[in-house]
Amino acid sequence: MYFELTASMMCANYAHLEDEVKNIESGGIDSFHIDIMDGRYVPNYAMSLNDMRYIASATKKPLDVHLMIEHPNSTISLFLDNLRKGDTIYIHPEAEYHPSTTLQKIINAGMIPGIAINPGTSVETVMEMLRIVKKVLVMSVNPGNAGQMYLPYVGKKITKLLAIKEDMGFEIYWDGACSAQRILEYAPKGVKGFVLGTTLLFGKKKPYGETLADIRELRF
Ligand code: S6P
Ligand code: MG
Repeated sequence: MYFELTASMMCANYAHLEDEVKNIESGGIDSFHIDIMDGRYVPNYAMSLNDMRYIASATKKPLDVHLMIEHPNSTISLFLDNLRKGDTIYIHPEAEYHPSTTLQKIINAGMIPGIAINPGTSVETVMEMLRIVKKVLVMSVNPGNAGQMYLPYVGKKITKLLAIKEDMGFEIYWDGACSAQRILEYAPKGVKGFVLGTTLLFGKKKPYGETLADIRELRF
């Protein structure tokens, strides 16, 4: 069964960022997940524009940019100008007065539009946007930090999204505390991709290539 794996680069070792990117890429990752934060929408900073630019220059793999910033509409062009066609940008709908305007800018620039849904946000409140995005990033932890505990009530929301994804034309991606158990349960149900952070990929003794190969070989 094919599912996409993306590496959460806020969890990388910045003392060796070039090696991290090369080793993760040669280890078989599908894309690089870039967590951009502004210290306002979420209580953390994690990555910023320069980190994203550097990683974009160091790999040919697509970037998966997760904007956890207030009013992304006012700075979205900074990201669009530094990405390639086919890269993804997720916004948090709650962070913008007119999120569909921002999504339209992403579409017009040739990038893939996505929304990220917080654990406390219901599917109903983002229903109209589900018609215009291609990807929905379901947060199974509250946004802002890596290494948090999985919030099990998010499972019900995934079930709702799985039931409507084909009709509305989007794919579902998982972000937060992603374990092998979670992939085993949700990939067969139709979740298309998983963000790998400290739970499964980073800070382990194993080379990235081995970890990624083990994940690809999970028996369903
Ligand atoms: C959280 C962020 C995520 C995390 C990732 C960490 O705000 O959006 O992308 O970096 O989920 O994974 P883990 O396995 O450490 O929870
Ligand atoms: Mg993220």
